Amino acid sequence: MAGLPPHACFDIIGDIHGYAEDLEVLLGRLGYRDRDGAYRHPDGERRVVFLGDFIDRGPDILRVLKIVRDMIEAGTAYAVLGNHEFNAIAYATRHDGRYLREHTPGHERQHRHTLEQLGGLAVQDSWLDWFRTLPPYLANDELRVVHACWDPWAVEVMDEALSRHGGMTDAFMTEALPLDQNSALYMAVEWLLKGKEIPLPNGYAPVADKEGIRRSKIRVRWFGLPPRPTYPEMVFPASSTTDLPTVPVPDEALCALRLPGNAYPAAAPPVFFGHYWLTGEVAVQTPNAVCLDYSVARVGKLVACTWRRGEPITAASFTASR
Ligand SMILES: [Mn+2]
Repeated sequence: MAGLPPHACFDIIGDIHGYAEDLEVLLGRLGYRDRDGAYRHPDGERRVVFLGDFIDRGPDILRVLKIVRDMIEAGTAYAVLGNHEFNAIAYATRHDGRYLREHTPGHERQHRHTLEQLGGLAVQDSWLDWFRTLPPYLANDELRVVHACWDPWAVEVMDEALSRHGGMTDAFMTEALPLDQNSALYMAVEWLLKGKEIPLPNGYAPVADKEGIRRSKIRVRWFGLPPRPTYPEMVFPASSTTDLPTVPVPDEALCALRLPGNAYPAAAPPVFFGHYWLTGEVAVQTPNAVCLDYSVARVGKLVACTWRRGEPITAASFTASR
């Protein structure tokens, strides 16, 4: 288990995507001040946990990375890896004459801002090495943190692979991204960093995502699921694909995701995650599942949740940058 030290108070911050100004406003509102080379809180027990997805899309990627890294090195923050950082490593990793993340026009478009702002491939290398040091999840007895989805099987597969490879090495990356996309580690990375998806029901045309790419799968909840969920009960966020039929999701689709068996238990410690481009009012998904990605890169806001030992998460726990 990737251990999170047991501090009495954590400020958990969602996906930043290069929006350094929002990050600085939010840290300020939470009471952190930039001194001696890093943001620190006057309450010495208070720490930030970042949910990953620091890069791509926004105007100040390098500044975001520096703020986050300086805080981690000063011991005032922790961070987990996001799918965008994982993709950046894969984009630069070659195996058997191919890049593990192909250099297609779509992928190039996604990475262009990051490559430009980090000064091209050569300078990017040191940042990629740093990305490899970020854990895919963090947990202690009181809370859990992951970029997209908590699944106990995926956590176990991830732990085993990281310990066998000695970290996120090229060999780890190759096992995680086989050509046929058929490895336990591939699935574990998908779930932890990108979440769980099911195919659209028969007869439904592919739906365009926020980048205009037509997708034949929909992102689904992995928390607060009824025993026989219907499509509208499962799609997440609920607003992302409307007009789904009110029929149960087929067993095969659920089984493939280890759901609802591995759905997040109501009695487990609170889990914090990002990734899902939520919009609207900030709220918890269930009393112990809290998504903190409110689409700062798409006219949304950067959001933090302040967790304090022994206190429930309420509306007053949230702070936003805008
Ligand atoms: Mn993400």
